Amino acid sequence: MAETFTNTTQILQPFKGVKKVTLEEYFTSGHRTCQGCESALVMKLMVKAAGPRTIVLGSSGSAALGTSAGLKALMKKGKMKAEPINVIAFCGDGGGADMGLGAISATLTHKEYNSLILLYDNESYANTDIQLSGSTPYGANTTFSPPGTVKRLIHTRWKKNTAGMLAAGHTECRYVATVCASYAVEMMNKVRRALSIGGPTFIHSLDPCPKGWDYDPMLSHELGELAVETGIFPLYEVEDGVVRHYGKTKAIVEGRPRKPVREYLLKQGRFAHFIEEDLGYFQAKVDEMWDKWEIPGVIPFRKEKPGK
Ligand SMILES: Cc1ncc(C[n+]2csc(CCOP(=O)(O)OP(=O)(O)O)c2C)c(N)n1
Ligand code: SF4
Ligand SMILES: [Mg+2]
Repeated sequence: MAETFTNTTQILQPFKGVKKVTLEEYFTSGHRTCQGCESALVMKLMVKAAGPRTIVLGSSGSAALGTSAGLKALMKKGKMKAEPINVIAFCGDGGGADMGLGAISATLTHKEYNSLILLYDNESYANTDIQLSGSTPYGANTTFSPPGTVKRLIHTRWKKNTAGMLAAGHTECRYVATVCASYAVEMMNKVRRALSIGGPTFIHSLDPCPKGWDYDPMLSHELGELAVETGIFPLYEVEDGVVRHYGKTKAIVEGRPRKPVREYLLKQGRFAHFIEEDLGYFQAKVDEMWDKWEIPGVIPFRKEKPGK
């Protein structure tokens, strides 16, 4: 009987275009996020993509794994109707890519439990007043890294490559992807794929945040697009070890020029203190991701040249 429950998932076919997206909304009015908050949009699209019979947890790996294991045990014992229920843990960059990274890593090794961890990355600990996280971009102004006259840049660490790291390090995790809500249908279809494929899965979403990034809320959608078009945030998925680039990222891989990073950075108050030298450094680091990485925008290793 146990076999009945082994990695049975809901099979969620991709939405074939925006007109085919279901009309039901599960994220209803009354939330208290800022105007233009992309993380609220990500939550709305995520639950729409998942549909009914879904549990969403506001935490990371341990909650996903525990819930999935609990459901499986209850169904096996006949204490719950046996049916595939989507389990999604929704966590921030502070909670997921910093504090809860170990628990996410553990979850991604438990292939017998189905869950999706969706990390919404607004590039700061926003709830506790825009504090610097390991996902905050180089040089950004946060409450922990205010630019000064003596020292212009307080934060000089490069952002973690979270999705690439998790994909490379968890060989039995069948699906890791990056998304941005500016590309909503693609985003929902990646959520649907992650939930359908079975086992633990991971999606990293880049979410423009008007308050923390300091820009007019009307620019949220455009900033998401620019993050992709400049090559700063590549859109891809890794399914069973095969990397597939998406949309404008795919075009970049195929030779389309990237937009200069300054077009993205200078629209945000958190980079208002940048001088040409800082923009040049940022551009060079992004160029490196595309020109030198073993898999552009995904995996940074380089093979040693023969004879060295
Ligand atoms: C272990 C732990 N340390 C500190 C906190 C306090 N805390 C609550 S929300 C938060 C910010 C989390 O940032 P992130 O996960 O990026 O989510 P965001 O606030 O940006 O939505 C912090 C530090 C906590 N809840 N747990
Ligand atoms: S601070 Fe940023 S992430 Fe938080 S609600 Fe406001 S816009 Fe959204
Ligand atoms: Mg955050």
